Amino acid sequence: MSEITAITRIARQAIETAKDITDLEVLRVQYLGKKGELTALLRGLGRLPKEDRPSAGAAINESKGLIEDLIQVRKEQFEAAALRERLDAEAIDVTLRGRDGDIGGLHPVTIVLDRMESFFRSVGYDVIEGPEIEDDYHNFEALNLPEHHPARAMHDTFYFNPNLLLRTHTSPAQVRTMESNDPPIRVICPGRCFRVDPPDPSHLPMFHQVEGLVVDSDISFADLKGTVEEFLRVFFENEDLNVRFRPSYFPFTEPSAEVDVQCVHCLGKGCRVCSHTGWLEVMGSGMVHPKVLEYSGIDSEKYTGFAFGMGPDRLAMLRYGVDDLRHYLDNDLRFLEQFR
Ligand code: 2U9
Repeated sequence: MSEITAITRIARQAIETAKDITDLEVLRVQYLGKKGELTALLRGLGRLPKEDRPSAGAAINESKGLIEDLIQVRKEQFEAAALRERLDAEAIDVTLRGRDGDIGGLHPVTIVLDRMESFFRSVGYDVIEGPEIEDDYHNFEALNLPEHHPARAMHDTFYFNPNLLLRTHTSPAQVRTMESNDPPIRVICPGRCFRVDPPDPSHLPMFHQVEGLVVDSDISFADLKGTVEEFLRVFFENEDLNVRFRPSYFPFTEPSAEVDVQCVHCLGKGCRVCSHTGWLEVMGSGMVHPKVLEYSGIDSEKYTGFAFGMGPDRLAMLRYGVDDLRHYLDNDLRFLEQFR
């Protein structure tokens, strides 16, 4: 009996001073395992006098139960401590501010398209997008671009078949508008256009255009000049901006004029951007050719109109100092986040 008491006392001390769960497992095996000290005593019961065996066995089992409980309690203490440690380490302060989600931004060309559209909407134009897949008639013939005109060449136009193509400008949208509406007509047609061009800093096979068309009973070149001049002064945010109309030629307008603005970088002194001319070409324009009106069923004796076309990709380059059109399509966040 004294041996059992001694073992129990030593075991209790060892359990109380165990430093972790591994130590406890060693102690459990040492006292309670197959070759444990208490198990050995149980096996040794046979050596005791018969009358002492029941009380000795009970004492050994009591000691086993006590040691098991001590180990279990100590184990739960370690587990509780480990849980507490983990909870402290992984604690999340739920009162902290959330991480701000990154905000997106508009693409520079989208910003320019929106500015153009809002100007023309503000002076009573409708915005018509039109289909990107067009037929030969609406993209060429109805614009006075006859069968063998160079613009119709395969090396410039993406054809699906001899009659179906990717539009090379947004003009067909204006043709369709004239076909289905009586004057007065005031529309701008923004959208994507496609030309066979290997990508380089100033050309992309897909680019944007915004074309405008006004048809009414008494439209003059002065109306064209006034409209274009006002648009450009608002777009470039400079009410003193110098605008110049330079005689030119387009098959769908007569007379035609290229439109230049005083260089937005050097204000006319001459610099690299304007190739030292002091002027930047920003759009084309002209009075709608009478044949183009007639193609779309509009009486050119009764109605006249003006039209213009500009490239928002190029205007965005001017406005934001972009030096290579391909940046627009690279989806490089370092480029795009400048416009957030
Ligand atoms: C109809 C009648 C006339 C649209 C016009 C231009 C001049 C022009 C270029 C500017 C930059 C194309 O993207 S760009 O390279 N456009 O210079 N466009 S007049 O004239 C029309 C359009 C439709 C029915």
